[in-house]
Amino acid sequence: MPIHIETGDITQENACAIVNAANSSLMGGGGVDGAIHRAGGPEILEACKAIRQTQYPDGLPTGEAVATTAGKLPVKYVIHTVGPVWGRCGDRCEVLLANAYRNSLRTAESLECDSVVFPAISTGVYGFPKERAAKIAFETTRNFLASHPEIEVTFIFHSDRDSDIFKQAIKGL
Ligand code: AR6
Repeated sequence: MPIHIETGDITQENACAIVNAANSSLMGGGGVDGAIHRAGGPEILEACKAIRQTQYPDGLPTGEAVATTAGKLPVKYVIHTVGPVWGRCGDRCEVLLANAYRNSLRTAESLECDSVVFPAISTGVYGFPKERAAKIAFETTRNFLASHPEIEVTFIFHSDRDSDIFKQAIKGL
């Protein structure tokens, strides 16, 4: 199965698309969102502003995804998605996180991307427990790839520790 697990910086990845763990405003932020906007330059923010003015005036809803240019990054597209905020998603946390992965993959498919790199959506500032997030990320992706074997997916973690947590969590799935 074309699923890879790596440690590194998503802004250095070479692929068709990288996914951004954004917030509904699409106006940037900290964490991986901040790193992507810094490395990609102002073109990404300009594209996000255009999306806010047209497609999503009230912001991108949790679990949805939308693509923009990648600016100066070595990929073609940045796919922005919004993961759930742990503690504010009630009994819908798992569904919303799965939606974020699935809708990002659907967006990649619509762009005819054959490679996508994901960060660990919601597991930073948004506080989603890492083991639970790992299982959802992996199962949602595996289910999607069953009918889209042409797409290669990489999960990238900022530390070896997080990458190990992911590998442990998906063992036996
Ligand atoms: N490359 C790969 N992974 C990274 C990088 C990087 N350069 N930087 C951080 N991570 P977070 P969230 C990991 O907080 O929880 C932002 O302010 C990090 O270690 O970026 O979905 C947005 O604007 C963690 O495992 O995203 C939103 O407001 C993972 O990326 C909010 O944070 C996700 O952490 C979204 O929170």
